[in-house]
Amino acid sequence: MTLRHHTTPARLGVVLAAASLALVGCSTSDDGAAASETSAAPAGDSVTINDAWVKAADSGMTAAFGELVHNGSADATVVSATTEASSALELHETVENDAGEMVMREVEGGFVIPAGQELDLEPGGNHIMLMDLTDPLQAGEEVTFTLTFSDDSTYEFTAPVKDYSGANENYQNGDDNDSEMDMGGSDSETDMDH
Ligand SMILES: [Cu+2]
Repeated sequence: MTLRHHTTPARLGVVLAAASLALVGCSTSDDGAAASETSAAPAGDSVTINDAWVKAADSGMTAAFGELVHNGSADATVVSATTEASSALELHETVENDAGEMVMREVEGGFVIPAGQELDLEPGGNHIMLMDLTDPLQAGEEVTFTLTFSDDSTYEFTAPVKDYSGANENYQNGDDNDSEMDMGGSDSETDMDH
């Protein structure tokens, strides 16, 4: 009997060399003239994060930030993130609503990092939202995240927890209880009262 167990080691994105071989082996394309150059590297092998950090919080929501750096030759798209520190995560952007308030919301289609460029995750902008902390996060602790890209590759990183008074954006889709935090950033054009 034949078991066609077509696993793809490349999905793990662990060993670069093995991944390249697997990609070639699994290719269904016939014009494999320059296979080694036409197969783009998995996004998870081309993206790293600089200066990652997480805002300390006792419970509820908090966010993770940093600079995503993409060295690959094709756009990379982060479609989801996971961590043991929160039962749910969302990829958020911050936009101005009709009332002129800065609100954060889930970004449609994920975070796109153009080839060879960076994407800042920062208070008042894009960020990884931890929707429901499983335990308090205190400064000095570390949180491990796994990003998943649109090609199913992944990238894991660890970020320190830091005390920070900003990054309290309103949450557009939040329940009543969670949507009343004030915006601590400096981007608002209205008066800053603290
Ligand atoms: Cu958010």
